[in-house]
Amino acid sequence: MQETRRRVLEGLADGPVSGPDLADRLEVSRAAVWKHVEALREAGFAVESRDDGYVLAGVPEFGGAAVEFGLDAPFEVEFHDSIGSTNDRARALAGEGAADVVVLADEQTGARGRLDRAWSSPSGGVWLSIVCRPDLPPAQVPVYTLAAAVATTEAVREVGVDAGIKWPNDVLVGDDEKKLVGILTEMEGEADRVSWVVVGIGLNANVDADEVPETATTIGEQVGDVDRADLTRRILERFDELRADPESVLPAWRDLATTLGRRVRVETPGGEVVGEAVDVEFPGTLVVATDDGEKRVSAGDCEHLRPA
Ligand code: BT5
Repeated sequence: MQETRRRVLEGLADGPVSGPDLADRLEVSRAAVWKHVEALREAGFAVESRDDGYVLAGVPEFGGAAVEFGLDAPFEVEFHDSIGSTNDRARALAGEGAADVVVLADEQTGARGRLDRAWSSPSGGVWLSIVCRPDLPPAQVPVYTLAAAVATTEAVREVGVDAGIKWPNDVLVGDDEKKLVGILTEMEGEADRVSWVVVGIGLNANVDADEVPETATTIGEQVGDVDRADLTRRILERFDELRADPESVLPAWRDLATTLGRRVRVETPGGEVVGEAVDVEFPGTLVVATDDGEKRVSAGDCEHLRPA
């Protein structure tokens, strides 16, 4: 949100405040205040004009302005009611030089998982992609994916969903391990430095369970519908904290992981690795104790197995 508009909104939230008072306080013209109030109304904020001034009587349920209002992280949010894929849009913005922009949608019509798998994204979800320009070598980018999994898992736990992380970044719920969140990280860069990273998070929020695959669950199914703007803010704020302190990501990830201590089978580009998952190392490497000794896996599809 544009800076003056954000300050007008903050002024209204502390209201009632008259137009002239607000104009004086923000050192802008009365016409400018009026223009911002109209724009906020258009974005879904209920701004009432009373005898004692403007009052903020309601905030929009979901959308860019709804998320940015009260957001304690430096992201600008671009909202779409419906879009093909937020990752595709974020990649295009990244190519144009954008940084710290979040593309958010209520519905996606062509969303992607890893390896170009399809990702169902009906209306009611939290489908978002964060454009970052970190000062990182490409090899360390997996820590961003882990950070997104941590931020999202903590946020859904706060609303009462007992979720855990399966390496590297699936957020699952319950004994039958139904998938609540998927994460798709994409990047471009040189050998030693990343140019941009797009972290895509797909969270089945206020979605009916019959609108997602059999293997999936939704927040609606688990605990009922939630305030998506609030949930999105929590995810973005925590992600921002974690990316600023990459060393803090792994300990937080280990606390939320369900993979450690489990027997796993990991399909890697170099073949299958089976054994007990014993640790995760920076920037996200899984350590598996196999019959042939410890193996380190940096990417692949992981399956939790029954104990041998
Ligand atoms: C993922 O892939 O888990 C990454 C998904 C990332 C989606 C986000 S949404 C915002 C952003 N924009 C995009 O276009 N993408 C990102 P993967 O591990 O490959 O899992 C894909 C598999 O999950 C599919 O083959 C289905 O079996 C299953 N699946 C599809 N839709 C699902 C859903 N809504 N919930 C749970 N599982 C789903």
